[in-house]
Amino acid sequence: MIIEQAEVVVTSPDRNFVTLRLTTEDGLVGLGDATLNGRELAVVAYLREHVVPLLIGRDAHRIEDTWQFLYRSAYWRRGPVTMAAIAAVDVALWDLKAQAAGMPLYQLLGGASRTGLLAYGHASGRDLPELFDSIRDHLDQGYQAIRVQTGVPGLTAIYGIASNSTGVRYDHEPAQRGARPAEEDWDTRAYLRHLPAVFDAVRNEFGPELPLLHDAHHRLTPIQAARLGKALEPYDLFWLEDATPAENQQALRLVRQHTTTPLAIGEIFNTIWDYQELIREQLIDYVRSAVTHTGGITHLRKILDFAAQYQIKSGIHGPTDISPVGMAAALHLGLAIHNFGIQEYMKHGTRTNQVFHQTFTFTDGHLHPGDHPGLGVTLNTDHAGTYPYEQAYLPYNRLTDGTIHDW
Ligand code: GCO
Ligand code: MG
Repeated sequence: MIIEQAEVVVTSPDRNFVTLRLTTEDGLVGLGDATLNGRELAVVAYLREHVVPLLIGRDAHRIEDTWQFLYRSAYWRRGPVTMAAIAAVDVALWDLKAQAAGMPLYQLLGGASRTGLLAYGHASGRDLPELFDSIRDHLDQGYQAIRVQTGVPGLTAIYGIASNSTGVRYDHEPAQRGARPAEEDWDTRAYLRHLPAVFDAVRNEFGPELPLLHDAHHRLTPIQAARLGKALEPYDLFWLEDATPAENQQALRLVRQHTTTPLAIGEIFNTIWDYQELIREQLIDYVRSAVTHTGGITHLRKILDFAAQYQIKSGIHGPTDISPVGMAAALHLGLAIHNFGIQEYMKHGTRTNQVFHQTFTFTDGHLHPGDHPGLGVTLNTDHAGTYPYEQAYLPYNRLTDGTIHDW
């Protein structure tokens, strides 16, 4: 199974996506997602200039060897650009191997460990009525677990809610097209005062059963995160995500000492080394890495197997900036591992679904990757070509005194 062709396809149907497309001598086509939100073209250059020439003529069956070759021969290890590029190659090779075997990828990974993957959607609202509407809408769509993000009085534009510069709501996409990133505002004290009351109202309205999640998006100091975790304990969260910025693994020790609210982290991590202390010291409950940003199935599987020894589960990243190819990879992996926790699932837009034909299903709040050989995703290159790259950035944050803050 020799790789004859490797193309990097950039397309922007509802947002920018970067896809690696490998073709073998016997005509199989494998896909890998290399989308790094707001920095897409850096990965495109990394792949086109440095990786694609190394792939031509290689045996597509040698997945582990290719992974180690790309990781170690670059000398410069880790980092989101490198690891997204390696992930794209890795996922495309798994797609090819499974197609060659005539099996859905999850079969090669050990077979199904469950019948479907519990998924959570993103409900949000600037105020309670808007938030309740959004939760009801998600329940109507079949979701059985819901992430709750809320506006904070006094703040005009914050993560997960929606007001961008034109005041239009977004549920699906924080990255905005244009030549400059949008500015959002932040006040941690106002947020900490407001959030517990919102969860109190949500529990009163929707009852004790519904799994609820929340993303603090890296904004808190360890002691603030500890306080928030404690304040949210009565509302029985499924998890509190990214309570502190991810670089300092020690920060989670302090948070953990103070609260029993389950902690999830890792969407911006890219290797097992970022998790070493967190997993070994059982400072977290869920691994948030994306297949796309963590070196692919080969590497994320190693992280999740390590996590399994400590009863830590998966919560694979699945916002809209993970392409349908990256989502499919997450679904096959999630179906196969024993320590699956939950899968994030925001729906892609219609244009994206026309570019990427997918075979997964979403029934009664549960995802299944389908039983087509490989990943089960095909790329319509004609359609893709009609949506050229458009510059887009993620927003950034300023505090009320003008200081730049974590977004
Ligand atoms: C999540 C994430 C996303 C990120 C986005 C950045 O939990 O889904 O926090 O909303 O902000 O993926 O590219
Ligand atoms: Mg997040």
